[in-house]
Amino acid sequence: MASTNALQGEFVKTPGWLDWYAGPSTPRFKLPPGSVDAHCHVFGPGAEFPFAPERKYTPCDASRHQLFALRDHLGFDKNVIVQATCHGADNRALLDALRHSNNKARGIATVRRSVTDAELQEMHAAGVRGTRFNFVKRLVDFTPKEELMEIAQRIAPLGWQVVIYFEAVDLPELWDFFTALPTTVVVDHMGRPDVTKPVDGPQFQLFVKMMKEHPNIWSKVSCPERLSVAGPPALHGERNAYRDVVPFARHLVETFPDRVIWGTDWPHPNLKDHMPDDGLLVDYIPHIATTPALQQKLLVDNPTRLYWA
Ligand code: 0GY
Repeated sequence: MASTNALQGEFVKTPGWLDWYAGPSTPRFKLPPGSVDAHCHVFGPGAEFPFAPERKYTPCDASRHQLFALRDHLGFDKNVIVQATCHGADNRALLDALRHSNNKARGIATVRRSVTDAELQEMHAAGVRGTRFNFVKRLVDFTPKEELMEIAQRIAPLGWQVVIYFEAVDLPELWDFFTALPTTVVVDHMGRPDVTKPVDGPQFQLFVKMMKEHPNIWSKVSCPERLSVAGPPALHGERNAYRDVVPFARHLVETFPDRVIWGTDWPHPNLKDHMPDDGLLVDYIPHIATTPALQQKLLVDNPTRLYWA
């Protein structure tokens, strides 16, 4: 696997951009057969699938070929590819990856209210099963909630889900909108808790309460490398990383064993300090799903039910 480092067609990477790690180790944890990497992205390649004018960052290239090579190296069977904000609502790179996946990838697209029914049907045929609403201010411009609700109502009849990405401090303000969504709702990265606060403290417990009261809400228990404060960073060779995030993910896995999924988040956009070894990230899984039964649900049964039913 090789990463391109300089120009991506006419695009110049954001200064300080960290490229994905091209030499991932072989995980010690053996993934159960049929495991799904349920949160990952493709970037470009920029020369073939240009990045969106409204993007907030310009990444390195991360092609479908490279993603599928990582899938095979780590021992995953399938991918769920999430449209990254650097491509805006231009889903061509995503659709190209889905169409070349041999039914081993599903997609979460970004759509605007101007999307036509024919375009939605075409995306569905390619393997799209949801749309993503992003509330992280450093990544996207604001979209009015009525516009998002209109989109949610349009995609609901297709059986699609809404994926939501937000920071934990914003949950109180977003609660009414999230809990009114008419679809299955999947939360990225546990709603980004502040892991220096206690698991049983008010911030994380508000998120738990939302899942308890709303059985249509699921969570990705992903991204310890993004949420960890104590570290240590996933030093290549360090197999005990991100312990400060474990109690949060484990709490969700044990409380909602049938509504959690996991993903690598490759190629790890916007990490500033370190780039994880994806093999080590896989070795984090048995710390949050501690029995074979929980691992089977998290990695196989739940994502298969959600995306391949
Ligand atoms: C992630 C996280 C991030 C970025 C995006 O679409 C994106 O640009 O999702 C982030 O910067 O936190 O899940 O990939």
